[in-house]
Amino acid sequence: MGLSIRIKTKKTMKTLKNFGYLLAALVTVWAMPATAQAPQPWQLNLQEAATPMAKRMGDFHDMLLWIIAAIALFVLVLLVWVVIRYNSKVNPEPSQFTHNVLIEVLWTVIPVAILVVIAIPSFQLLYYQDRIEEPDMTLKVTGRQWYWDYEYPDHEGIAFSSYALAEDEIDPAKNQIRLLSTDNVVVLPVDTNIQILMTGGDVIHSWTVPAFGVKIDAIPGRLNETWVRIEKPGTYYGQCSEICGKDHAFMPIEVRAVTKEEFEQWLVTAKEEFASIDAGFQPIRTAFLQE
Ligand SMILES: [Cu+2]
Repeated sequence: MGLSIRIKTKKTMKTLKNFGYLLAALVTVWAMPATAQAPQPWQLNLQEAATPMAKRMGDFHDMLLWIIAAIALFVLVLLVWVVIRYNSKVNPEPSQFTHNVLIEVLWTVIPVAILVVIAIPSFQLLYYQDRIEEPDMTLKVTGRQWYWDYEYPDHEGIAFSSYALAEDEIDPAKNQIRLLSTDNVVVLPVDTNIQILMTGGDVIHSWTVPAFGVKIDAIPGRLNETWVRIEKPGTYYGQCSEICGKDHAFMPIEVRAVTKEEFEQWLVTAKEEFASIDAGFQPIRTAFLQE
């Protein structure tokens, strides 16, 4: 009897221990530092915000979700009420009235009030993301068929092109991701107000990094502007979001946010590695522009 209890206890302990290991493993996975912000399989919701802009967008999104849910629920309740209370069996003789001033005023005024409640934070956010008064540095981005050109005008005009890595160049050991990793990574410092200037070299592209809350069109002949302030180091991925031709799906964006010290170190090597605008760098011309 005592032996069987002991065995049972042992078994229970073992199960508990295994469960503990499983729990610990799961917690480790969940608690993993967000070193890379990329889409995940079966992902729900937005990518984790890495800039104040993306945070505000997330909050606005949440607010809208509550409003939408309340409206949908209200309409559902009305529908169910009508179906139950006013079907032909329960209510064989329907009333014949066609106007009701009170209800008509209400169904006009309440939706307008809801739209005003949405419009105020929406416009605030729009102006917040528009531009930064005194940027610490500038990154210029040019969308091309089918890659991105990057320029650092404040840092001796470092300039380079960034192409998607081909499938056979992807090295999982370096955490490279198919269709998201690039040959030349955009390196930016954290805790810095970075102005981003955006244009298109051939057709319209769109520079989009979800974790930054940035999606801005790169339009030929036009200079668009936005800004980011990245709050923690890591790798952030994005893609062109404006259908721009046959290789639209193959011009990803890879941004590595590093500390200010690491950024200074990177500048030293980058100045040697990449051609400089000041030294007469000419971006590669596209077939469209050569014609
Ligand atoms: Cu594009």
